Amino acid sequence: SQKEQQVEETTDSVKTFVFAGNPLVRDKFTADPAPMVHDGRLYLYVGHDEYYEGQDTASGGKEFNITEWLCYSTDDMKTWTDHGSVLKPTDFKWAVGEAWASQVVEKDGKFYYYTTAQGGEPYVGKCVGVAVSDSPTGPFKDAIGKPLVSDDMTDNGARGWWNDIDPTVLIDGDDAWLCWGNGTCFLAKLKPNMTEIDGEIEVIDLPRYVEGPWLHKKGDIYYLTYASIGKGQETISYATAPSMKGPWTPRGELTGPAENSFTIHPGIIEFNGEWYLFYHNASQEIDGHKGAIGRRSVCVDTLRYDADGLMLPVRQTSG
Ligand code: FUB
Repeated sequence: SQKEQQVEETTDSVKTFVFAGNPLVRDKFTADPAPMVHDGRLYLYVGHDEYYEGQDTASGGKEFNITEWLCYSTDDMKTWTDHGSVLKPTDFKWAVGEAWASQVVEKDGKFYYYTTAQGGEPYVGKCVGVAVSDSPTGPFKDAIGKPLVSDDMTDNGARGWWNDIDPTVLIDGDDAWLCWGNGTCFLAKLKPNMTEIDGEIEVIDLPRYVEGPWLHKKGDIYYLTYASIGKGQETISYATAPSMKGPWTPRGELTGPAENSFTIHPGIIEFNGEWYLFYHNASQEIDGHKGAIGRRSVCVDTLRYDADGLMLPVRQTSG
């Protein structure tokens, strides 16, 4: 089985495994990959897709049942350390659950975990929260005791269910930019403290935008990569700009749809001189449980650029 191809070892409570081709993680369903490089090591944060026996999706008719975020790390893209659960939505006292997509960034020796959680009263919709730690593997603590972004800021309190999800952060010199959103792609500057929005929230108009934005920069080019709607399933598309103020030029699709999962979610990073696209699909069966919309598996493939800096289409590989 796929699981047997992956050598697992546990020594002194440190669990490691060797990458055996996609999917990367073979013992749990994982989704919404968010890579970060710090001190020569790549850290990968993911949501843990849990499920209930006998259901293709999650409990109570919900598509997802994600109650924690997990962290993995590597220094060579081959041997990975499993750091286990590093944050739960219930670590935010304003949140009631649903650990949707995230990104972690480092600034001045602190690690900021921007993420999505379901708000409890008075925050009825999904919210963007921020937790902070002195270490990339936690423990992470709620940084501000309230959502960083909630529905009253983006939907006039109309309680849009999913407006405020999937944060991505780009630190660019002295500036830090936060981008997020389902259905609408929002962009705002962060104050130097990384925990407050600075100024107006803007909307970026992108073709077929659905969710899952990911910001990165290479040379002088800014890239905004996102889940777009293709032929009834999400694909990954992107746009480029000469500055974070735009204008954003659509550059088409980076990938086709992900096998079996409906959603796909980009996480792009340079590490040891190579560029990588992390994403998820639902190709994997674990212990007799087939992949499904809420039983996804994180994958990684190399990413290449042409001479003009445009990203070349990525072929999704399997192990
Ligand atoms: O994992 C829950 C949601 O599915 C994420 O927030 C979206 O990006 C999609 O991957």
